[in-house]
Amino acid sequence: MRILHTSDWHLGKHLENHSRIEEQEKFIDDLIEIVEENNVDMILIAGDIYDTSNPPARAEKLFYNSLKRLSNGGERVIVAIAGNHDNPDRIIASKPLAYEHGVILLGKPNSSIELGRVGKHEILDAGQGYFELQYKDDRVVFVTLPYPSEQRLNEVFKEAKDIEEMRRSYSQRVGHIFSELSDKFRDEAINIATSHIFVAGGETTDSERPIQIGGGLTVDANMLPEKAQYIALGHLHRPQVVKGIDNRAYYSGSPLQYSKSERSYSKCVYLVDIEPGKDAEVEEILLKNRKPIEVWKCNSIEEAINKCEESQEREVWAYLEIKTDRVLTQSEIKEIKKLKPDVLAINPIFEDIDNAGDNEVDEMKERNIMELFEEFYISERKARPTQEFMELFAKIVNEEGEEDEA
Ligand SMILES: [Mn+2]
Repeated sequence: MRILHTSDWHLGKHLENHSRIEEQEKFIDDLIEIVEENNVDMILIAGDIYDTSNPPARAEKLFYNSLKRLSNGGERVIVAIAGNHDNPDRIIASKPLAYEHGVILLGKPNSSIELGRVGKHEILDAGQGYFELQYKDDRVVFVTLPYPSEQRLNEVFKEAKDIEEMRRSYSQRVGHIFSELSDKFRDEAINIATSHIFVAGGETTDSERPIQIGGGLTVDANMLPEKAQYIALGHLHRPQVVKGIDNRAYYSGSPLQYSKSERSYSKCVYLVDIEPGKDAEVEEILLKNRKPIEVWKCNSIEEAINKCEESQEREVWAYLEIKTDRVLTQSEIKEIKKLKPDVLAINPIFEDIDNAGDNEVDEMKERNIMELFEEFYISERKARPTQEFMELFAKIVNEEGEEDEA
């Protein structure tokens, strides 16, 4: 059986107030081509289908349209789970219609589905967090865990004394759910798990540490289901294999670059060939980048305007960084936006600050945001911030990152 794993579509997402829906529509066209060319049997969408809990109509239309085209009249099975950006109740509103087309929508962690026909195939067994599918000659057991927040699990992890203890208790809770559900896996079946979670990487550095502690909802890799041949994850936007366990768990990443920090690598989907009792074979299929994000570093306002004029025909989003000794006038800003409406932001970089010495800039880079913030606080308030205050700041930084990342 051949499965395609994708996630984090974030349909309806904007970047600096610019809609990405046209690129998202093109991605769906590309995806359908990939699915057809590669004879894909099943599609897994591991959460964050939409960017918000209240997506625009055009995003919903795109999702339903893509389901219809991908399922090919119920020949292919599609499994889609809710991510942290999705409204779990809204995702499953179309369940009765979707089911007929072979589309299984799961909103909350403990979701279950009905037995019987799903498209042209059949559900033989199902309960909270799992189901078994007869797909042609194969039996496929699925363990599913849509975004398991405290609220969606209807549980509270806050009795813990500190954040690290809370994180551990959350990780163990998720591990416990997986290990109970893993009883459904069978040697003669194809065994798959899917979830939308943040798995803690084995390799951390000091600069990441405060940010990770700030966000309690991370799961240790060894909590992932042992007997799953493939674990399709969503949440992180960079495609990657999960470290700390053998190569069975993957983040497919988002199909588009959703922030300028995602410029340095390609986006992809995974094709997974899988048979009972064997290791899954995973192939990365790179996606077309139809409208890359670029950062244009210009040495003057004039150069920036010229750059915009030269690039009028190119399909790119651009951040402008302009070295200057004065602020841009309204008419210069207007001209830039008129020449290149896809300029996302104009950031003047004032020369005298730059001249203050490269050393200082390098030094800034070497220190992490927590240290810089602490220093800023001390310089403003002439006092050290409390531990609680720093943790609150870490949480805010983490949430911001999550919007980017997750
Ligand atoms: Mn996401």
